[in-house]
Amino acid sequence: MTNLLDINFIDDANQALKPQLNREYQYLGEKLATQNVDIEDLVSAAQQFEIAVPTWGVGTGGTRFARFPGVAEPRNIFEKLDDCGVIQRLVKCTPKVSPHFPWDVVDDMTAVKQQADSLGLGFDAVNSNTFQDQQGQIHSYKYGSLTHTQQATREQAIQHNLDCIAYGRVLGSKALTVWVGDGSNHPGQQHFSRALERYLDSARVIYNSLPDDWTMFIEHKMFEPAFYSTVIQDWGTNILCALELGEKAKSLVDLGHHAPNVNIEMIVSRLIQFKKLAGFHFNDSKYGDDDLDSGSINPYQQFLIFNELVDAEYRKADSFNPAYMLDQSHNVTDPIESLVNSAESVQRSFVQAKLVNRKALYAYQDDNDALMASNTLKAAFHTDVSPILAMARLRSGGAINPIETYRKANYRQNLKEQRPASQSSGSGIV
Ligand code: PSV
Ligand code: MN
Ligand code: MN
Repeated sequence: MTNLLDINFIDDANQALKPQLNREYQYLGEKLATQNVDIEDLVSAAQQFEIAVPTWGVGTGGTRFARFPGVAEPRNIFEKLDDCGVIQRLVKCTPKVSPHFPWDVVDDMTAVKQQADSLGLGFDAVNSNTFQDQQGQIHSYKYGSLTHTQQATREQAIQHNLDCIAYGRVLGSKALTVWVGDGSNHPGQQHFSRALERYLDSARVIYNSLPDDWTMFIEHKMFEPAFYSTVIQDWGTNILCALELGEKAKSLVDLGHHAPNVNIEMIVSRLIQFKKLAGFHFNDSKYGDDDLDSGSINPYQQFLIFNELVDAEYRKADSFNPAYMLDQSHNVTDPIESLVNSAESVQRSFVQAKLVNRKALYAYQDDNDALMASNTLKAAFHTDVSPILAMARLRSGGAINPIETYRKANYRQNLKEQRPASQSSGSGIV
């Protein structure tokens, strides 16, 4: 492991930036005080905020056309953890990692746990993968996995999920995220309700195998890889399944998994109301499941989602404990930089939502004052909370300017020999 980006390196980089940060922090603090907001409360809220990094996000994802590998990409779970450790050292709000199996399986999973421990990292939800055939697999998922018409294929997919729970137990995870791409490409190909029945039968076996303190996160997605129908296609089917399964099953919202213009913040509100919000896969999108950097296209939507989340916190909503995770793919950026930016962007939305004057908002809602209600949200969204985020990082031992500090460290260049370039996995045909 490289010794760059250790606490001393970060501390040195911070020294030059401190005077400017202090000035900006002082100015913002005074401004917020006039609104009866204590900036110190917001810094401690930001310091407590956590979002998990996906192991699959630290490599260059590419598209179905091509993948252009970057310098010193991680080649296995150990190197991926190293990169996640770098992100955490910089931003100090990503202490957990969300692994994906079988991509991250090794013979000795305790070695993975030990490596994470040594980096000060923990684990959030483990993800199963029955959307791809794996080497040596007996039954193909070409026509589905947990919903396949053949029992043997369903059993294989169930077993994989049980294996994921076993890996997660070694790692100290407390949740299993299940996303299946099962569906159909032609009208008539699949009997809708029979397919969902098969899903529920399979999911029940997995659910019943969960350790007592675990939660099953069900992830919906409207389309892709199935382009006519998908079995768990939206939050409606998702929550119905979660209700069927029981208390330990909840619905996970991936921001890119809805039709364009769907009111995602309202879906979040509904899931909170019925105690079924598992958590999030944060990313942004322009067209579909684009997996773009969080907040890079529609930061207002991300803020409005956090407005619902902070509102639930404010109201002390029952059984409200969502898991925040990123789920992105990086084609042209350094994944570490994109994940740093995204973690900060999500944390920014959280802090901005904390700034919403809820009492005033409720009063405007009761008075049907649409304009002032909207302006109340906008006032919070338009506040530049950057000094709060930087101060939270500084106080937690992170970098005032994470991207600049990371670039100064030359992390990739220093690992070039140790991590030779991997082969392009894309077809290269466009
Ligand atoms: C599917 O599009 C998804 O969002 C699921 O969360 C998968 O686990 C992940 O992407 C990685 O392929
Ligand atoms: Mn996802
Ligand atoms: Mn997705």
